Formats: sequence, structure tokens, C-alpha cells
Amino acid sequence: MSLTIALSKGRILKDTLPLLAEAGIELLEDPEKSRKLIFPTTHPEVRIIILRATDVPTFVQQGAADIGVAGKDVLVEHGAEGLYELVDLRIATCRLMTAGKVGAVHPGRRLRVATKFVNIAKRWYAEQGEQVELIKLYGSMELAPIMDLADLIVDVVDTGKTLKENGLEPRDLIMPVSSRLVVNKTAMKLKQARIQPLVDQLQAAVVRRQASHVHA
Ligand code: PRT
Ligand code: MG
Repeated sequence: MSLTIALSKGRILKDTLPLLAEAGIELLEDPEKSRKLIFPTTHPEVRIIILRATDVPTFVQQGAADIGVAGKDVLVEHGAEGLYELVDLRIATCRLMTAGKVGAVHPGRRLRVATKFVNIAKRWYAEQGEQVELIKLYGSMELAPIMDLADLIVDVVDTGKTLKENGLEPRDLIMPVSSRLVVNKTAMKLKQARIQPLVDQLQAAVVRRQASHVHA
């Protein structure tokens, strides 16, 4: 029974590989050093495919991958129907926040907010009772307030260094974010014998790691 796992390059790959290794799945080649998009593993029936982070929910939802790892930010923005979110892997943690120029105050008109998280931003500002004009961007959100394209941005923040180095400051926390293991609903039914043990092993690896952090 073959199994396809969807990951994205960068922090998710880096943080997921050690967890998969604890579940007995290791890559034979480093995807960061390859242009290939499909990678076999030490397990003959498990392969890993490499996608853009924002495309992982789509592949898993459609069954083009059985399993995936995606940030909660990406999952909420996507909607992520048709898949099960089974394990909080507690990796690639960050916060989804609003941010603006240091010291800037409300302009007294409709706020302009630049973000790639338009669905999340729309809902959040509606909950705050704030009328906003959303500007969809695909990257380098930090530039928008500096170039006066927007008053605020909605983006994920880790250390806050990027905001600081661009003259911005964090404002409101929208949600804490970590990466989740997601599983296609049909695959969960048809391949449960293969998927459930993997889910259990990953959950156990997360718990072990959490426990060792508490004691450290
Ligand atoms: O990069 P690409 O456009 O392909 O997609 P992506 O940015 O969605 O992917 P990737 O790999 O950068 O992020 C994947 C997931 O990692 C996100 O969906 C988040 O759940 C999570 N994550 C954790 C982060 C960060 N930390 C993070 N710091 N994603 C992005 N960042 C950015 C942040 O926006 C800032 O621009 O990294 C920069 C550095 O952050 P600071 O605060 O430490 O300076
Ligand atoms: Mg990125």
C-alpha cells in the first residue's frame, strides 16, 4: 500500500524530517540540494513530494497526496475542508499578527491592510468591527507600510527581527501557529492500516520531544 506525503522546502521540511525519522521514514537524498519533486524513502512504499507550502492543503484535499504537513495559518486561510487535521506537530511555530509602522496611529479613514492571508484578515477585522480595504500580496509584506501601499500588514512573525529591521512593530495577535499533520479523508479510510500507525508514531515522537523539553 503506497503512501505519498506532501511537504514544503524550508522550515517545514527541516523540522518534519527528524519526526519522520523517528517513525522509521528517512529520505535517501536531500531535497534542499535537488530539483526533483518526488523523493523515495528508506521505506519502499513511502514517497515524499515537495510543494509550495500554500499548495499542501490542496494536494491533500484532492487526494493527490495522502498526508501532508502545513502551517495552521495556511490551513485556516485555505479552508482545508475534506481533510483531517490529526496531529499538532509543534514545529515551525510562529504567530499570525497585525503589524504597522513604529508609532503610526489610526489614519482616521478606512484602513488599508496588505496580506497574503486575505480570508483570515477579512474575518478578523470584521470581528473587530473595523472596515478595511484588503490588498492581496504574495510576499515581502513588510514593504507595504513603508512604501505607503498599506497602513497595516497581516503576516506571520517568529523572532520579530524582520519587522524590526523594516521599521515595523507587531500589534495584535490573530492566532498562534504551528504545523499540523493533515490526512486526506478517503485515504484515511482506504489506507488506515498504513496511516494510523504512522500518525501514532508521529504523535508519540511529538510527546517525547515535549517531555524532554520540559526536563531540559
Ligand atoms: O516561502 P513561500 O512563499 O514558498 O511560502 P511560505 O512563506 O508559506 O513557506 P515557508 O516555508 O516560508 O513557511 C512555511 C510555514 O512556516 C508557514 O506557513 C508558517 O506556518 C511557518 N513559519 C514559522 C513561518 C515563520 N515561522 C516565519 N518566520 N513562515 C514564515 N516566516 C517568515 C516571516 O513572515 C518573516 O518574513 O519568515 C520571516 C522571518 O521571521 P522573523 O519574525 O523571525 O524575522
Ligand atoms: Mg516564506
